[in-house]
Amino acid sequence: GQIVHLADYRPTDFVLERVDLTFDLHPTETKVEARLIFHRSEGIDPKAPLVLDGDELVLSGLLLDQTELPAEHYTATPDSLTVKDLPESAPFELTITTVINPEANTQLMGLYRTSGVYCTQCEAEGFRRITYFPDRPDVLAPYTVNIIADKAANPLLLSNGNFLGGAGYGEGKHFAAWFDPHPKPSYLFALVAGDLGVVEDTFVTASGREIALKIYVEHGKEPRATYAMDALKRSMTWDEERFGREYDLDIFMIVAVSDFNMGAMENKGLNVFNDKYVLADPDIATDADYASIERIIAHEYFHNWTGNRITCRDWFQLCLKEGLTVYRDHEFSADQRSRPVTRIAEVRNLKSEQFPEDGGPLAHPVRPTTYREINNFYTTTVYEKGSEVTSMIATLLGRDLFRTGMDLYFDRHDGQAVTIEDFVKCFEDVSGRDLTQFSLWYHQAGTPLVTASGAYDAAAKSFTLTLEQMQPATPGQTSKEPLHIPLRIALIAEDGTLLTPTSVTGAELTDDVLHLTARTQTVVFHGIPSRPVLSLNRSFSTPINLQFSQSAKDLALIARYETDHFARWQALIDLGLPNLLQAARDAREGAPVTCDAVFIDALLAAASDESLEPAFRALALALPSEADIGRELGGDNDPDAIHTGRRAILKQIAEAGKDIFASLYDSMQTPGPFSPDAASAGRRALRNAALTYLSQSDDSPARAKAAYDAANNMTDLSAALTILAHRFPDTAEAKAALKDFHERFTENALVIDKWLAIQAAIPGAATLDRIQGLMETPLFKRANPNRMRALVGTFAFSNPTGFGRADGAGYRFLAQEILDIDQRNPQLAARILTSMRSWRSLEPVRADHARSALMQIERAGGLSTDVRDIVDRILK
Ligand code: HT7
Ligand code: ZN
Repeated sequence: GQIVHLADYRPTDFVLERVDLTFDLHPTETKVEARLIFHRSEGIDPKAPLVLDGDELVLSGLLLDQTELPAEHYTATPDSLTVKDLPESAPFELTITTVINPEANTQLMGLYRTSGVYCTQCEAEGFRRITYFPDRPDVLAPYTVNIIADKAANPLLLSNGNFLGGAGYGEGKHFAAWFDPHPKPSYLFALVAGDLGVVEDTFVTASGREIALKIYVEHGKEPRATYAMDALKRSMTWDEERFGREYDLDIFMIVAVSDFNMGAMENKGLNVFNDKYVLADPDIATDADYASIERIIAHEYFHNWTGNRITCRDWFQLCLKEGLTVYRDHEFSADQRSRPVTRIAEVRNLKSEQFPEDGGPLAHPVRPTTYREINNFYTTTVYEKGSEVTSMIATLLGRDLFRTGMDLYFDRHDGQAVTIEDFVKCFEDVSGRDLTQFSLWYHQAGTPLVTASGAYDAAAKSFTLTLEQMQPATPGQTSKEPLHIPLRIALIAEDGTLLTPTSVTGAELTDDVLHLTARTQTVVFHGIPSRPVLSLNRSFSTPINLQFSQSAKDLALIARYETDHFARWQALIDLGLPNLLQAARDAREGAPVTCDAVFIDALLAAASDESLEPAFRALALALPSEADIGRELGGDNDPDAIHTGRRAILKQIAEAGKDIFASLYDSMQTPGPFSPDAASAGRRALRNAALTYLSQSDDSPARAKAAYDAANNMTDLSAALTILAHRFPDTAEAKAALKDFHERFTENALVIDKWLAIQAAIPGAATLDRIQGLMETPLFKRANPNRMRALVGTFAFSNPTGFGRADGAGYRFLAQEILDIDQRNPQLAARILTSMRSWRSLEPVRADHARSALMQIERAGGLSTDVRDIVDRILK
């Protein structure tokens, strides 16, 4: 694992004109013949050798222009092939033969087998595990792919592009040929072969072309793919209407597989999905699952333009496709569902995942400048903060100019591999705005802290707002420049109406966007007739931490009157948070926990406000998590005290709101057949939030058990099971429900994952034993990433009291597991290990245990680059 530097980027010495691949599939000995046509780039040393990437490869044949190449002309190692004495100017053809073993590929990168199906994953550097190749995103070529395989076992032979034809091949074999005319980098290559069921549909594009749509799933599961198909068609329509983007092949295919390292992959014309993000019906999928499926189907589809047609010059530019595509899938979800509700969910996720990353040892810029292992840079910073940065460009330009800028980007760079600078330039060109300072968002890591204070001058009828921005130091970046921060604001009068200033000095204000550009800025709003209540960072227009002390009364006013519903939700959180923080401190001291009545009143008012969407009300009731509270406390954290304090607050809210919750539980039923639409999902969410509060004041599990027994969909069933297992873990009712759930869904691994995850998140020190027990059950398959994430991942990421038990056993357990997983699947091991990233904010005894566990990993022999990179950075 050498460190790679952005500054070392150089274009390739050779241009790849065409790729022609032939796979003779076999479970343990697949023969791959790659015919590659190259010519030298202009101005290149005519003697320069061609160096191709490999990873664990064995060369079994090499031809130059159809003639065997003598050994003195090349050097082959498992990770590279160097060919000398190549033609100086004329194009030449290399034919490279490798033999690979898909069955033995437990990393799930390159060509592997999952439930008897051949499948590939090439992003970021998996193609080099198939054949020697210039495996970098700026090498684009059209591909022809021929697949030969046993016909009975593999009736289906798929690859990118359009189907050319197929035929028998003798000896029970058959073959199929595919051609993808759109030049693409190797990371977008895909091949799938096996025996799968299919759901078919068609889509007619805006220009009238008919596209065949196919979703392949395990036989018998076809009915569970209809929601994904519907989401796909809606995504196709949306991208045409919102961004003018049409699909560009005759066929679009999705294949669902059960062993997969991430959520899904946008291979050209042949997306491969973790089956978790395809399969749904009311009996097995929760509303959250439906929403994720819709979003991820859209995300991968949107990559066809943002990622595939225009791709990244190098992996440092990953946010070029990921940040932008997440922005696009967020916009899609906002248009398909409720904009404020989706925004609140996004910001909750950003704050609980990205902010801790940005504030800890793994912090890195959205566009990093070095990496040791690129797989470790598929982070929430690149994805979610990358999306926020894109969204800020849209805020700066306004919706229409942003669209004009996107149109220019598509026009100017179609078919190219480009950089963030190329992307930003398009928006500068259409707007005439200088985005130099704004671009620092891509280059400076860390969540900015903005401190605000306001003063009203009744005589002058002016309101003065002083703002100061601070960029925290992050690994490798100590001194930073001020950013261009687009801060949406509102001034609200005591009666809830909006106050519009007659003029503003000290900062540019366009509509409700205040532009902060200096380290400190004093902004004066003139013509303000009465003391305004300030609503700052409406819609979370900029990803910052905000320090602004507002009275509970002012926050309650925002919670009641803001027209921006995100800001209403934020005000409720801001009202609640001090109570949760104080509760944790009090619990640590053994002091009684109290909760401010203004907060409880505002929360209950929102919960029972029928003018608000149920989904919004449910989100308001979901208080900040224990991890969120830990982050806000900032250090010396005791997870048990945080848990106890939070529970005490929940209980007080539950007692105060007993009648409201009981009536919500009754009134929020969703009569009629199940529908996964956002409004019905919102009602279920509010009903289950009410049930959760009711259970806080219940002494017995009777109500939760009744809810479990009555549930007729997975959302309600898993919500009731969670309450039973988390709130009443030692009761016969909880045990019986866990047993029942297990028996009902033994055959369905994705549902068993929920059963595992619910148990992994049971608070308290006893959960570790339970987890170790569950790992011994036959349902738990160590090699399957979904099982591992459900049990070990949930424990480490989402169970602060169980994982962080005071004796350190949770951390030691994780260290052992990481070392074990790393032997098979380094990517998965490294990702789960990031759960340790905030260990320094623990109280000293736990922090010591965590450090010892990390050092145990660090000292182990034979670590993958993936795990070594993470453990070194976390310990640094
Ligand atoms: N572009 C993809 C990211 C990805 C990935 C997916 C599956 C397995 C390994 C992977 N490495 C990188 C998914 C996406 O962002 O759309
Ligand atoms: Zn993506």
